[in-house]
Amino acid sequence: MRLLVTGGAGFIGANFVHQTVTRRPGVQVTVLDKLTYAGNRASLASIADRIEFVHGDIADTALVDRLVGGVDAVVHFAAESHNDNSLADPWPFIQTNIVGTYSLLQAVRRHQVRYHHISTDEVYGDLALDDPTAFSEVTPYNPSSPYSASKASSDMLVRSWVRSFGVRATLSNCSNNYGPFQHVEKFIPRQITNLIDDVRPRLYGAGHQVRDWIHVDDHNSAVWEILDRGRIGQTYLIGADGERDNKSVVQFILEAFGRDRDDFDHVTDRPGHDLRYAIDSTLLRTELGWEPEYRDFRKGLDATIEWYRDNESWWRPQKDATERAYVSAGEKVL
Ligand code: NAD
Ligand code: TDX
Repeated sequence: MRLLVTGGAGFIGANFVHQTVTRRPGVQVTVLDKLTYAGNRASLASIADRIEFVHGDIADTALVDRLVGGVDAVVHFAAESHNDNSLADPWPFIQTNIVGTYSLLQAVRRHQVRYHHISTDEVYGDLALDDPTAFSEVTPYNPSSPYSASKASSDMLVRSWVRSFGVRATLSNCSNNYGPFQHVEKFIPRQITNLIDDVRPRLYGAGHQVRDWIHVDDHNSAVWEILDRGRIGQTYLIGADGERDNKSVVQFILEAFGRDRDDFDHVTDRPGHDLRYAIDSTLLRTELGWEPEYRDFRKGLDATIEWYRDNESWWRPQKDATERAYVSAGEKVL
């Protein structure tokens, strides 16, 4: 099988490529990645001789057409992925997440290539803290930020290309991922690398927001199940029953560093901050038999902390610029 992986130098895409090379050595992987601030070739360095890497933009229709014409399937991870950035400047989100997805859809349509679309639970908006239900495949879309609205738009394009043009596509909407190779702008790596630098973790607002954490390897094993046996046109929600509020996550990280549980700062809250995400992954589990391997969040978090301690050369070049960007966006200790 020849597989094109877009965004393979980013967090989830790079972990997907590692998992594929290890577990499915017969798959020929080509990565297409623009290497934005979030892409890092170092994430693929240890397997560079086992894959093909193409530096380019998913919105480059000629390049995409040529690459898609040479593969059996496309898995589309490439995106602008950070909510805070989408509030500062929405345009790259419109261009990459919507126009870029359109460019891929036209190519898979032309070449009749199987396509899997990676999306997020954020397209469903948020839940009250005491809501007994969770997001499922039939929850109405209700995105809050320019990021989640751009992802919702791209999902709608995929659904319409299936219905109107017969494109053989599946979709998955996953909850918050954690694990190695995640950019230091994101919540968990930011706090871990702050603590390595002896800087206090930074919690937006009161920190009552809840995220449904899943290890990135579990997300990617689910993607492979869907590629293998998913029904064309179907959306599958991916989640591993990992709901935690942000304050508890910061406190777990502080404990792992042997620090006092209250040794963190409350900072300016995110405008429009989604309160709670929660995933019901019954369809994926019952129809495709998928189960997560990482069931103990604290163990997964400890391993992630160890990875950031062991791989300082990977994240250090991004750290100062990332923190400066938060300051220029107006983040202040409350
Ligand atoms: P990331 O920001 O770490 O990586 C994105 C990658 O896409 C980078 O390598 C970047 O260089 C590349 N890219 C950006 N624009 C491009 C373009 N125009 N052409 C080619 N490459 C481009 O993101 P991530 O966290 O790995 O997210 C991957 C996908 O998973 C996204 O579609 C995101 O919406 C989705 N998702 C993420 C999470 C999460 O918790 N991180 C959860 C659910 C879904
Ligand atoms: O310093 C911080 N302090 C803080 O309290 C940062 C960076 C974040 N937060 C909060 C905001 C969120 O409630 O932590 C939570 C997680 O924040 P992010 O890591 O920015 O993730 P989130 O906004 O939930 O979105 C993530 O999950 C869904 C990914 O970035 C998206 O790409 C994915 O679609």
